[in-house]
Amino acid sequence: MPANLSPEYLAAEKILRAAKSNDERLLALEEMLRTIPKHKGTEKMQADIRRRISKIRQARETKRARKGFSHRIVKEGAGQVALVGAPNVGKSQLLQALTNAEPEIAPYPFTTLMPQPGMMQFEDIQIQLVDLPPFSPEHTETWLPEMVRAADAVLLIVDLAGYPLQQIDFILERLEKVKIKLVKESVPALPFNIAQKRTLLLCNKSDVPGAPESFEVLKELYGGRFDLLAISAKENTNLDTLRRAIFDLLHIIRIHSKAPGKPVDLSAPFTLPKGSTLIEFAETVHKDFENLKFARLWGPGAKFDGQTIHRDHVLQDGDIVELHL
Ligand SMILES: Nc1nc2c(ncn2[C@@H]2O[C@H](COP(=O)(O)OP(=O)(O)O)[C@@H](O)[C@H]2O)c(=O)[nH]1
Ligand SMILES: [Mg+2]
Repeated sequence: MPANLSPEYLAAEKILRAAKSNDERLLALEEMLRTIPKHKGTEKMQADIRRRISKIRQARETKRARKGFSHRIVKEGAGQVALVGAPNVGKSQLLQALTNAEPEIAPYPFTTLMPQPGMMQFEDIQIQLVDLPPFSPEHTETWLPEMVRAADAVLLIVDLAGYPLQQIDFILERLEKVKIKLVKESVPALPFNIAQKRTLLLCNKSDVPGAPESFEVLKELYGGRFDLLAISAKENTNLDTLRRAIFDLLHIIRIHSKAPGKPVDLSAPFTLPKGSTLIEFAETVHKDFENLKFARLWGPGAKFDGQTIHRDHVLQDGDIVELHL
């Protein structure tokens, strides 16, 4: 056993030993590979970890192919946001209000049986929303938490006419059982095997009598844990604020690429995680740009038009970048 294995590595190894499913094993092995010191003395261990990872991945693929069916929705656009909530809170109504999709909407529970995606336009990009069956103590689809895990962010939707407190606690508990934590902001200190999902607590049906009072109570109780927004999906109240909030939830920036000597194409920006640097953007545009020399910058992040920036420059939403090889 080579010395100087980090505490992170040892923690992951411990989780691996206790793991009960292949998903847990895979996460632990990936973390071990990430945190193992990379030198000659650990080469055999690294190879062994890689072998075990690929074995589990293969087993998964075979299983999936045999099942021939998955609820997973293929991601499209700048990010995928899951609509999570109890029955009848207005998830499907919201999908209809914000996207091109035409889901079934009805005043009784369990209308939505299958995940249904729709694309929401936000300024110059599209974001995918996925309407889901409900979380309910009576019946919750076994695959529902996995849909949340696969999403980039979550709208936790409650009904200002109903009993939101029980609904919220039921959903949070149900997800935490399978190591999914809904959060306002991701915390680096949580163990790596907990999936953190940035979440907005969305309070629907602001048009019903008593809604403002319900909203105040929710703010009092959950305001520390989540950002809250009151809307009416039926009467289209506050939906523009919501579109912006959904974009903010994804923690992405939009960057326009400009070819030297040509006007910029403002229609279709690239999207990258917040905090991305020039070189990360360049590699997204084309792998040749690995050898990037410098770039010129316009837009909100530029000190002046055409400012020269280098590889580690952190980009801002709306920046226009001209790459030079
Ligand atoms: N008053 C009011 N009713 C709504 C609103 N949004 C949805 N509803 C109603 O609530 C019921 C359930 O809506 P639906 O979208 O099917 O809920 P889901 O089960 O969460 O998908 C339907 O009768 C909708 O018309 C809203 O903003 N205000
Ligand atoms: Mg529905």
